[in-house]
Amino acid sequence: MKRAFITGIEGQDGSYLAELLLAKNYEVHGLYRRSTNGGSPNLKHLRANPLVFQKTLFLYPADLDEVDSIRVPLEKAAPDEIYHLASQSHVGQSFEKVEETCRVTGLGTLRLLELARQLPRPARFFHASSSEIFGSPEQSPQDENTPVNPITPYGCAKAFGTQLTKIYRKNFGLFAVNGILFNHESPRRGENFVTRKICRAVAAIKAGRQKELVLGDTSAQRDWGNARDYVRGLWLTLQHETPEDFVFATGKLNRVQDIVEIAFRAVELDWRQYVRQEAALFRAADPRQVVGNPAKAKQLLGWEPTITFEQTIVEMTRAELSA
Ligand code: NAP
Ligand code: F7E
Repeated sequence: MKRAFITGIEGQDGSYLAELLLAKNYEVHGLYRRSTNGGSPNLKHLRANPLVFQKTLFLYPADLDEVDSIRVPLEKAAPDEIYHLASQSHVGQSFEKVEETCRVTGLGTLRLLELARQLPRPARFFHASSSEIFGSPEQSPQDENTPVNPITPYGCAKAFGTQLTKIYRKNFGLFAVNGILFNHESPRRGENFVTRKICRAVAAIKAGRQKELVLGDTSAQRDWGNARDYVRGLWLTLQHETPEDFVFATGKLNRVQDIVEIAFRAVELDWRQYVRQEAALFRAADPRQVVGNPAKAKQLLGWEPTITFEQTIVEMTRAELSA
């Protein structure tokens, strides 16, 4: 039985990855943020399952800011594979919490790499990097060789972690890889990301509990995939024979406006009656033309996205309606 260690296990990706690994017969050890006290709905079903919880799934409160809170469970888990997913992951908030974002997302990655290097039995290490490391790139689509040039504090913190992951691979011989992840969504997405914000609002408007939906720049474009596809990709990177970085993306651009139209269409309402933009919600800097080329992941890992953008938005809207 393989053992995996996941930071950020209660987040969107952490919870799907835990399910995937348990289904593959792994023993899974995960860190959740101590200050939120294991309150996320994403893992509730696994915590409540007596066949799984404390049998093959073990959870520990921790903070990436406190190295001992990571060291003790990591040494106890003695993992074969480490998936480092914990992060202050909101780009907009990174402008208000610059120092915290760099500490948690940047230095937190350094702390974990250093602990991984000191483990008596080597473990394979995955770092959740981001398309935000590219900033507003001149080359489109982006791939593993696109220059790193972040324009947001979050992107800068991820660039630091990405580069250190490469350094630990090249200089310390760690099997350490970056998955350069483009946006990916699901009903478990945090509520302040644009897809979930829109789908929640549309369901609330349909139910008569909300009157309008206020957004920032609805012309903004992203390469949006589905989280379940992407966690399969993360796992594949650590099964590959050599440690290499991989882009995970769909290669397709859509607008925030497209999310609005799909979600309102799913509940048979006319978006024009409910949506307005507000300048205060526009970001100081917002990457443009961020679209990935996943050819390397397809060629070497056999990875391809299977769930479309439209399917994801409809699934998210329906999940909000039934919640
Ligand atoms: P997420 O839902 O925000 O999950 C991140 C988790 O990290 C949360 O459970 C959070 O706990 C935890 N965390 C935050 N600060 C922490 C701290 N100081 N100590 C310990 N844990 C802490 O993010 P996700 O969407 O699953 O993404 C997974 C990873 O991929 C992240 O590193 C993200 O930056 C990266 N990524 C995501 C995307 C995407 O589109 N989803 C794209 C590119 C890269 P709380 O629940 O208590 O906040
Ligand atoms: O914004 C625009 C916003 O916050 C998407 C994270 O997972 O992906 C994610 O970061 C776009 C941006 O995600 C609103 O300006 C308009 O252009 O959903 P988001 P993000 O910033 O792309 C990257 C790859 C990560 O690594 C991150 O961890 O939508 N937008 N109006 C809005 N965004 C929000 N949140 N709220 C609005 O009202």
